[in-house]
Amino acid sequence: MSRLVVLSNRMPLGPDPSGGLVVALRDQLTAVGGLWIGHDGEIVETPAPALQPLDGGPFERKGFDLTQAEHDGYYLGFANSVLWPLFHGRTDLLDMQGDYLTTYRAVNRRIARMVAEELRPGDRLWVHDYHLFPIAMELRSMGFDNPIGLFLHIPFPSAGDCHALPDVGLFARWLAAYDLIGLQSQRDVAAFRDCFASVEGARVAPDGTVAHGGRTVRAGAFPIGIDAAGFAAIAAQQGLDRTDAPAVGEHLIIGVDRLDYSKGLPQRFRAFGHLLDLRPDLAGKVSLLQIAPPTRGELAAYQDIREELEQLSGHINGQHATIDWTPIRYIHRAVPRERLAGLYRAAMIGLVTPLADGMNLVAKEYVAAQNPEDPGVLILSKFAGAAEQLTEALIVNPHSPDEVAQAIVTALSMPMGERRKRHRAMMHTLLRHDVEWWSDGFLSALDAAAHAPAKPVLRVV
Ligand code: GDG
Repeated sequence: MSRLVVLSNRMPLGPDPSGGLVVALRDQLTAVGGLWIGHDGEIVETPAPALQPLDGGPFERKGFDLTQAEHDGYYLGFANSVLWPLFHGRTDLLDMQGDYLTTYRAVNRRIARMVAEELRPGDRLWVHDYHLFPIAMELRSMGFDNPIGLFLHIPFPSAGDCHALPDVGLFARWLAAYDLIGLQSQRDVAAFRDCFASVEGARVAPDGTVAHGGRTVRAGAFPIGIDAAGFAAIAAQQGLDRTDAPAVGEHLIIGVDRLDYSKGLPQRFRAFGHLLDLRPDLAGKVSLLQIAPPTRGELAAYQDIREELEQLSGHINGQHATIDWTPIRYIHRAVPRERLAGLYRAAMIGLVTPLADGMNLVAKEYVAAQNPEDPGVLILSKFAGAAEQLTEALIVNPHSPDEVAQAIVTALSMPMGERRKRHRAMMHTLLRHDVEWWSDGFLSALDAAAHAPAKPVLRVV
């Protein structure tokens, strides 16, 4: 029987994973069954020659390990010091060291060879994210014609930024080796077409299908969803409600983000400080709880943002705090998922203001966690993919302290009727377009793309 084989850099190892991809796929694979291949978290001197089965867990998992040099060049280097900043519009943070691309290609070739040992005829391979772009090209060169799809969780770069890659022609060949490229939003699909239109030798058909190097690849928007019903149930069970908020400040504003420069945290803190400057009457009545678990702390750009946030929160608290009120509580560690759900529900405002974000699952979780009878208000950056779906949120430009502060004021005084109306509409979207809808949609489009190459499957959501 044809199986679903998922390949991603990370795999769910602990009981409480915090990455968006991990959270989304764990639900999907538990429901459907299949094999998940990913990094087992081990750094070793000599990598095992084949994938190693991992015990436990609700579905079959096999892991690969990495040497320190591979981790540095492939993961920290090319993936997170070149691709991540570039795909988030931060070319100023590019750190393009000579051996990064070589190591990235070598690791991908090694992983592809191990995947090849697992792959049976007819298996569908679903590759996730920017760490593994070359996998399809490697497998095709070994003669595999299985349906292979890639889902990119992060934004697709603008055509201009694509040309900041060390070898844009190679990048285009990596992508063209897939049958289907899934992107988060229409904005990303447009960027995908623009990028290919600017690559020598590539042809973009009016339906968006791209022909390059003798292959044809389709792209479509498949906005990732969450298990909205399940998350709503967890939140309701926590027994925390808006009436509990005085314990944490009269009106609680919540932010939850990995500590990443794409998430707009300094801008968010500044906007909150700006609000307190503008509205001294809000002193003691409103507080910002920012949960920001550490990520990629080995990289200088991440150490810098950590320092900047510590300084900013110290500065704003120093200026505004009173003996019994701390304006910003900034927590630099992960909190358990259930607790998070309860905190979302207790918060009057969900403040989600990334500068660039593929989707942003926190926006969706915040909405799903609300009490439908007394829902809070979502303030959402127009640069999050989620803004294409959650149009009833208060949509803001995260760069503008005025706009964000004004949105907070609007949210604090929003009448119950309007809050319910907006929440109902967003919840409807989340329940209809949940994580199962997302994976079913991607996999049927992959089947169509692999088996009927003449038919365009570009999907408009
Ligand atoms: C990428 C794309 C896209 C966070 N802190 C804690 C915690 N979390 C969970 C959240 C949420 C997830 O992590 C973060 O999801 P995001 O969507 O914000 O982001 P990324 O990690 O950047 O993921 C993103 C996503 O992939 C999926 O396609 O949406 O655009 O960048 O689920 O709840 N969970 C727990 N404790 C924490 O402290 N338990």
